[in-house]
Amino acid sequence: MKLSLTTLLASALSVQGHAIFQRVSVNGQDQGSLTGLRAPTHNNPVQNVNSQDLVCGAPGSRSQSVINVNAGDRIGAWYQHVIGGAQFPGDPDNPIARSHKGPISVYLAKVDNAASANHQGLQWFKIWHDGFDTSSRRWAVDTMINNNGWVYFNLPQCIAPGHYLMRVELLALHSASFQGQAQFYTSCAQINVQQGGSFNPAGQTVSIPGAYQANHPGVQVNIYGAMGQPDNNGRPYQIPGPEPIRC
Ligand SMILES: [Cu+2]
Repeated sequence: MKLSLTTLLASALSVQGHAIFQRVSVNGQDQGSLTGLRAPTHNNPVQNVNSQDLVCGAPGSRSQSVINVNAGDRIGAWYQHVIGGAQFPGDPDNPIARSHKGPISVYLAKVDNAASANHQGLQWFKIWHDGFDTSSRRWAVDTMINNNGWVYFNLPQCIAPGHYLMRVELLALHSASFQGQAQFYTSCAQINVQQGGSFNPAGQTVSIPGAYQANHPGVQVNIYGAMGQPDNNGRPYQIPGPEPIRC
């Protein structure tokens, strides 16, 4: 059976299985719904790589809190279909529609006060990403779905103490063969790093927007194989943006 790309796109688009990053955990401790977060109130993606909404999502809720973390902590970022979780009991598109394959990336930007800082015009460095594993043919989003919406990563040991915005980005590629159809789902967490190292990100930062081009091979890409399966035809996938820092 050979599914046409048009059929795949039509089914993907009808699902509306979008998602919102809305909760942080620190070493397994859930910080609470929207606590310490700047998050959109709706789950529509950002598709324009030059939009200011690419930073922390469309303007929505903004917490007064800053989350205390230590360098080296295991951080969780929780994606769900709508704010609060599932849209209805048994929601098949929670935490996100299974069609939404793609990478997940985490960036930090140094700020003076994470609760009050403007998130526009900052310099961002990447601390973690997960893309596509050619041997298992799994995407980062598959791992997130298997973890009930949680994305786990470690805050590098070398991060210097102080306030940061932590931007988590899920990139859904199910319609991305057409330019401008890749879907970015981002929110930002307001964090205060304690017991850190002395990492200086100079020379490894990017602007957001600015870091991504609409025609980057990780942004405009057909992820479907010959049989219509979303396996990138077994090829390596190039995650957009810089490499994560190394401590
Ligand atoms: Cu979607």
